[in-house]
Amino acid sequence: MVQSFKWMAVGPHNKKADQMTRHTQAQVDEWRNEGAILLDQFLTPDEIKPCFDDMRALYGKRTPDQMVERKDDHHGQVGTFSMDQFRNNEDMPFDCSPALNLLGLSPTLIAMAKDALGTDDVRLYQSHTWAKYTGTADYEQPFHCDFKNHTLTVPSEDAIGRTINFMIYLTDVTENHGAISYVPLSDSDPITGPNREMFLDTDIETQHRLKQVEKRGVGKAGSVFAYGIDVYHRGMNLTVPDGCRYTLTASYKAAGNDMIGWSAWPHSFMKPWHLLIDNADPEQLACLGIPRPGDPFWTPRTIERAKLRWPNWNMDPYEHRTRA
Ligand SMILES: O=C(O)CCC(=O)C(=O)O
Ligand SMILES: [Fe+2]
Repeated sequence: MVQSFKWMAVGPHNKKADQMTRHTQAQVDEWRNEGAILLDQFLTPDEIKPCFDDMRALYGKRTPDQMVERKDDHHGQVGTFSMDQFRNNEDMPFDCSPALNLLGLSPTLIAMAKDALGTDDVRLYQSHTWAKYTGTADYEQPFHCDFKNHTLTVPSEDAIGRTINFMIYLTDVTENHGAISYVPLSDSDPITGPNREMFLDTDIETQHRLKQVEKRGVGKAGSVFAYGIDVYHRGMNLTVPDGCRYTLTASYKAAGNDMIGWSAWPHSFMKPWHLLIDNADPEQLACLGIPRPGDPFWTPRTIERAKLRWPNWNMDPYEHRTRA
């Protein structure tokens, strides 16, 4: 059985994942201590190319259908939120090849999520694509922390209660392509204090002080910006002519952490889930809440019924370890 959330602790865990490990302990430490880290070209061009093609097929190198004026003066604020920033933003699964659907479940990301959260059992709780284009929205946002829509409480002080949120770059992201702006915790805490309120919209002075020390998550395609729901950041404008920024977000939490949520995957049952079910391995599927081979959930009956539901799912690993 899966361990219960409250009994799990940071410590040695499943070393089988090591073969998929691309991150270093220093990177995990920086993520833990500073709230964010840019993992330069973490995913390979071979891994990214089919996903870029998927994004192109889904969203196109679209000529902006709705140009908006980019505001350089946000009434004294450093940026504003608006609904049009969130166009071309869609939750998994995606109606394209399996590649883009599986990218957020890359074993290398799962391995880093396990190390970062200090557990061998993690869940993907949010994954969405986002295509931004120069001129289609004023993307410049004020500094904020993302915990507003990931939990009804506040960020945990324990590693296991945290989230690791990966923003995967499918195009080269320079400052002029709207690279995310962020402030490492050691720079923001002296300004905001450790309570780190979610929104600072009304506190224009603090916004401006954070702006003085902001960094940009610049990276080539394949780079991954790993952050958390407790670090100040903001979306930025694309300024390069005809620019386009494709990203995929993949957010992980420890299994059993009921404080964190976003997507209830079965709710979107009309979407092409078979792309994941038929192509993901048991560890990737476990990140979606599907019990691993050997779990008592799997009986001859549940396997038979699952095969009726997903005829192209290779259930051999589950069948081999089923109780009679
Ligand atoms: O897309 C980005 O660079 C950041 C957007 C963001 O922080 C948000 O919408 O909460
Ligand atoms: Fe955000």
